[in-house]
Amino acid sequence: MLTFYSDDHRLHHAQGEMVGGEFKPCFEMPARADHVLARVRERDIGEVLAPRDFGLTPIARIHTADYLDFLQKAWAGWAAQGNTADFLPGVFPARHLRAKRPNDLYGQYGFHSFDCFAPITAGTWQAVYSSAQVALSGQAEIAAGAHSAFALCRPPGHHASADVMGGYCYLNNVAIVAQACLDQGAARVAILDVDYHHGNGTQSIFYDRDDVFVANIHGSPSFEYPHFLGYADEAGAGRGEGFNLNLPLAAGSAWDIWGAALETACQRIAAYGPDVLLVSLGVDTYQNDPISSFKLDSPDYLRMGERIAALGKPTLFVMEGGYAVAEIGINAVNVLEGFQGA
Ligand code: SP5
Ligand code: ZN
Repeated sequence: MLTFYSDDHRLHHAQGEMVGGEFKPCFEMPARADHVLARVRERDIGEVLAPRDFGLTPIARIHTADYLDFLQKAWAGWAAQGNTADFLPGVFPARHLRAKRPNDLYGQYGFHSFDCFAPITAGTWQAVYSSAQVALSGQAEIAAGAHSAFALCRPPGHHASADVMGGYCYLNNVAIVAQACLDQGAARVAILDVDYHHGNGTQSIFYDRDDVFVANIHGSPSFEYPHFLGYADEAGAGRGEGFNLNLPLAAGSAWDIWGAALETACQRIAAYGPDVLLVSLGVDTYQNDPISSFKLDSPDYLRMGERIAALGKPTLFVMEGGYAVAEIGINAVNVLEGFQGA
């Protein structure tokens, strides 16, 4: 299958994040994409292509104008105030406050964030814009008739909602692609999110809709990030009722538990009968991931790809998380090879 990739991801390389009360190097670093790309080439799974530019229109189908305006202008405004270090938010419209968008940049950052894990740097907008174009280029390949493609996106996207960033995510690449599929004539799209963390942004974007079925397998929010969404009783609302599936799992889950959840998710996706399948491909379920608790081993990712292939749908893999940098390439490409070999 073809891989889409842009070097622009390197433009986003933030200085650090809070870990155990200390500012430590970001887990979400450029080397992640480098390792995945190297493995794609080493295993020769197909050509690697630069993305086409589809502009802002497909991005604006998912994200609000205010949010996109903030993302594009934030760094320039921050730098104009004399700052040179990363821009981070610190005050959020949590319960008992008023979610009214303020005029100043710092207030707007808090308004458009749910945590302090999405720093803005000089190159962040160009990197996230290109990451979305990588995803859209993969979508175009599927729309043109390919059975599968790999969008090697970085930064990731699944924690970003229509107007709120967080969890290393700014633009929701998989949601942008889902909407593009629908806009080009698909009737039903399924999103299977296998990242260790619940894809709160993707869930929220499609929660009241029946044209996108969203299935998530993840560490339960009762103990894991993002802490405030992802429980099993979140099944969708209104027209969307029954079109969201959460399969939260216990800490320490290995392939026996995880594979059973995948089986459940795949059966629901098959029953939905989508025209296209989008996989939010995070490999932070790996046993040596530094911020996660699941116990998947590298060969398990081959099984994952095989089961996804058995759905028999045109499938776009969209890269999300995975922080065991040395093994991220092996694990991500194992999913693709399992899919291709099935
Ligand atoms: C796309 C994606 O995978 N985003 C994940 C964002 C998680 N960031 C929050 C990190 C909280 C880290 N807790 C550290 C535990 C270290 N043992
Ligand atoms: Zn994750």
